[in-house]
Amino acid sequence: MILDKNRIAEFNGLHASAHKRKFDFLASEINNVEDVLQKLIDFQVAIPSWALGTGGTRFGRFAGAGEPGSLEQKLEDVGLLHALNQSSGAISLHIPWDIPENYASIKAQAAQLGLQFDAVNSNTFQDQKDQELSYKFGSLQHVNKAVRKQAIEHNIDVIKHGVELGSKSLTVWLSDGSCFPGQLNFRKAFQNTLESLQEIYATLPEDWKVFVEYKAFEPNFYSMTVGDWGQSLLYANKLGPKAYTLVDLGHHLPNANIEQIVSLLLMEGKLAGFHFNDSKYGDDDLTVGSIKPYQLFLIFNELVEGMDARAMDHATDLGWMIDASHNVKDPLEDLLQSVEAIMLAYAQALTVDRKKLNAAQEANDVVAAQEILQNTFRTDLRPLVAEARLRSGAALYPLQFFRDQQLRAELIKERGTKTIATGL
Ligand SMILES: [Mn+2]
Repeated sequence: MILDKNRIAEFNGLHASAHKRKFDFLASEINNVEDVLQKLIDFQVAIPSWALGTGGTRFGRFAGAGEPGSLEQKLEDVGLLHALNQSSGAISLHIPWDIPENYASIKAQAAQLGLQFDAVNSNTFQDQKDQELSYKFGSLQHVNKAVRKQAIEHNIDVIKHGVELGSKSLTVWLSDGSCFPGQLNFRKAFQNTLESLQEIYATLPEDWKVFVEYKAFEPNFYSMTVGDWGQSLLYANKLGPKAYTLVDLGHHLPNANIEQIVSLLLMEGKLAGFHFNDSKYGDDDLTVGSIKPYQLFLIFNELVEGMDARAMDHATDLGWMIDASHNVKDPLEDLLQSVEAIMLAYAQALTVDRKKLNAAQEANDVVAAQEILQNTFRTDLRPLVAEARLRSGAALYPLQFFRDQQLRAELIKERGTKTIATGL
């Protein structure tokens, strides 16, 4: 479905005067409002191809209707999200689920929808049909060199697909690890993984990056071979300047201080990939900002502070992506909510009074420091985010538009009720 721009203009017209009243009041309270608006307009969050269908758990999956059944339809869905919010201008593909049959036509479709190709993702956490050797006991860490070689070649293959599409980075997330004490020699597993990553790294094009994503637990429940940011940073440092750590919000043990992790990785120049989601217990894949919006703000606060300290471009120097799965929601509605939460937390971080915060820190004024952050967090910046959308031609209220205009019903009419999207 290609959305007619007139529908958005008409919808915005209905809400324009009420919006203007709220925005004008807010704008009078913010010093650098034009600068903040431009940063919000520039900021883009990639949508992963596997988040467009209804996810499941190991207990079951309750499929939705009108889900994308092909790579072309996945691009259409991200194009639709982008038309609604103008903040979702990239798609992240997963190989082998999304191997294009024709690169030129997929690239042309993406260009027409205003989409870029974000990081490409390899998959050695499950066995594919016709695969010679199994990843049951790991891939890049495997005790058998032939299994490692197969996994290395898969990753090199993923880079080749990415090059064809104009992607510039590879994300490696490994499920490698062990489920029971004694199963693995930790040091050998690390060294095998490092050597395998080195072979993949050697084939990276000059202008590419590789992101090493860590995860504390699951599917392995005793040890993970890339289990935390320390291990990821070890690999990234040993690999070289094109290797970076990727932080996925759901991949930490409960109550981890993610904002501190982000700050230190930025200080070391080794943070380049970021996956948004939210969780109550672990890797729950919940909607961004649905459980811990204050933590999301604190993380963004460190991201903005750390990027500014290194004069980084907020929009392009890090790879921003949503990584979530939806069991009970319409995936597109969930993604609209997620992008909204991200933009809001980013807007909040941009409006923190850093001079005052620095002064409070230097004076050990703990109360003032807390007040500065909480005052910002408690200021309703939704009209600011809406204004950025209005100026970029998006819908003032994307989720309301999606519902009012019954876009899912249109998709079901086009695609039917029985399509099933590949993904998690
Ligand atoms: Mn992730």
